[in-house]
Formats: sequence, C-alpha cells, structure tokens
Amino acid sequence: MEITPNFDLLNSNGLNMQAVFNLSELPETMQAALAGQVAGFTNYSQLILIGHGGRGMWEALQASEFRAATDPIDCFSVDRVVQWLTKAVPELRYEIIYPNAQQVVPLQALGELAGWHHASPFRIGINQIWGSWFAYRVAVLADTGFMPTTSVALASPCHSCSDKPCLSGCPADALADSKLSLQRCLDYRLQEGSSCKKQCLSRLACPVATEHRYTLEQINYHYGRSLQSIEDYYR
Ligand code: B12
Ligand code: SF4
Ligand code: SF4
Repeated sequence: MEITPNFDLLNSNGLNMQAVFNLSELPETMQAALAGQVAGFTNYSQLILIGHGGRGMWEALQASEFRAATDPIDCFSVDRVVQWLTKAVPELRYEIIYPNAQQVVPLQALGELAGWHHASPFRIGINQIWGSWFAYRVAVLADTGFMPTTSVALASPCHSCSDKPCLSGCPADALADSKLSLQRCLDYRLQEGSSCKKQCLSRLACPVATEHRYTLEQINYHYGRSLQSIEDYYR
C-alpha cells in the first residue's frame, strides 16, 4: 500500500516544495538522462524532488547550526532531508543525487514534470505561486513507497504578461530577443562597477509573486556565489 508522506519537518525548515515520482513512470528521455548520470539509478523505485519557495528556507538556515558552513544551503538542506527521511521511513535505503558535484541532474526538467517550472526569458524557472523565487535543493532516490504526486501545472505567468518588464530591465540588453544571451549576461556581470554583480535586475523587475522575493541578503548571497563560479571559470 502506498504511504501518504508527511512533509511537516521539511515545511517547517522552508523546504516547502516536494514532488514524488515513480521512476518507471518518468518519460523515457528523463529515465535515460538520469541513468546516464547516476550509476545506482536502477536500484530504486522513486525519486523525491525537494525545493524551497520564498524566504522560509533562508530564515531557517540562519537560525541553524549551518549558518557559517562553507556551503551552508547544501549542508542545511541535506541535513534536514536526511532527518526527515530517517523519521518518515526508518532504515530506508536511499541515495542523494543532488547536490552532488559528480553529476548534473536535470533539475529544471524534473521541475517541469512536477508543475513547478516554466521557462522565463532570464532562464530561471517561474510559476504563478512563487514567481522566480524558488530553487531545487535536494533530489533523492529511494524505495519509499510514497504516493506519487499529481502535478497541477498552472499556466506560465509569462503568457499573460504583456509589458514584459524583465526584457527592458536588463542593463546589458542580454534579453533582447526574449531569450537570454548567457554570454552577454556574464560579460556584463564581470565588468568593473556592474550593477549585476550581486543581483539580476531583470529578475527583480518581474512583477510575479513579489511577496515571495528573497531578502536582499539572500539575493546577494546567491548572485555573489554564482559570480564567484563565473570568475573561477574564466580564471
Ligand atoms: C551550471 C549552472 C550555472 C552556471 C551556468 C554555466 C554556463 N552556462 O556556463 C552559472 C554559474 C552561471 C549559474 C548561475 C546561476 N544559476 Co545556475 N545552475 C547551473 C546548474 C548547476 C547546471 C545547469 C546545467 O549545466 N545543466 C545541464 C545542461 C546541459 O542543461 P541546460 O539546461 O542547457 O544548462 C544550461 C543552463 O541551465 C545554463 N544556466 C544554468 N544556470 C543558469 C541560470 C541562469 C539565470 C541562466 C541564464 C543560465 C543558467 O547553463 C547551463 C549550461 O550551459 C543548475 C542545476 C542543475 N543541476 O540543473 C543550476 C540552476 C539552473 N541555476 C539556478 C540559479 C538560481 C542560478 C543563479 C541565479 C544563482 C543561484 N544559484 O541562485 C545564477 C544566475 C545566473 C546569472 N545571471 O549569472 C537554478 C535555477 C532555479 C530555477 N528556479 O529554475 C538551478 C536549477 C539550480 C538550483 N539548485 O535550483 N548556474
Ligand atoms: S516580467 Fe513577465 S515575461 Fe518577464 S519573467 Fe516576469 S512574467 Fe515572465
Ligand atoms: S544578471 Fe544582469 S545582465 Fe544578466 S540577465 Fe540579469 S539583468 Fe541582465
């Protein structure tokens, strides 16, 4: 019999987006993509995708023991998911496939299957509930026997957005063709005095779900980290 999972522990830590998939019911292309990345893929029956939407995760992280860790968000998220799994299904066999530096799990494609993701001009996924203020925190393979999630995908907010302020909001004109030129974006972010070193002005210009917009501290943290990766790459 399938178990209805209790996500309270995750929700109370701001890890408030959860989707359960039966691996055998994923589209073949997704099964192949995962099998190509994860050696133990065939050993499990379910994939659980966990994300955060809005500000709750950052607040819970700041109040936690991981606040000063080198990789605070990943350490915090994995810790809370392991706590939750241990409580929900004691002695469970599982494998955390994201975060994991050795493999690239197609998170946005999984998000699309979960009904979380629509493509936005600035390439970060968007939906009507959280706007673009959500991200993927943990993906885990397990034999949980949970009831799979039924995806209820609302329409993309971009379809009814006639002004598209994200397009004119980019100082680098990187969204000129309604789709992002990553190169223009990165070149601009790397410039001395760039206004996008620690934020994305296009993302901030989007009017969807602004009540869930991260605090400036969190925005600066994420963009500071991505700028660091970009600088390391070019070095
Ligand atoms: C690599 C990567 C990056 C690289 C891109 C490298 C490159 N192209 O040269 C860099 C470091 C620039 C980056 C930055 C950011 N990223 Co990023 N990134 C990823 C990552 C780890 C892998 C994507 C990948 O390689 N996929 C495989 C290829 C084959 O598929 P693809 O779809 O063609 O992938 C390309 C794009 O995804 C693109 N890309 C990746 N991230 C981003 C973000 C933006 C805004 C853009 C324009 C493009 C872009 O680069 C990939 C390789 O060419 C994913 C996580 C994941 N596992 O999917 C997160 C991910 C896509 N990033 C994410 C985010 C939020 C960001 C940042 C805003 C910072 C942050 N972490 O909060 C910044 C902002 C980007 C900017 N304006 O500079 C989120 C998006 C969440 C969502 N709601 O959809 C993801 C899903 C991570 C997560 N845990 O949720 N990222
Ligand atoms: S400003 Fe409009 S078009 Fe741009 S991401 Fe937001 S909803 Fe979509
Ligand atoms: S980070 Fe700046 S340059 Fe890049 S897309 Fe956003 S607004 Fe444009």
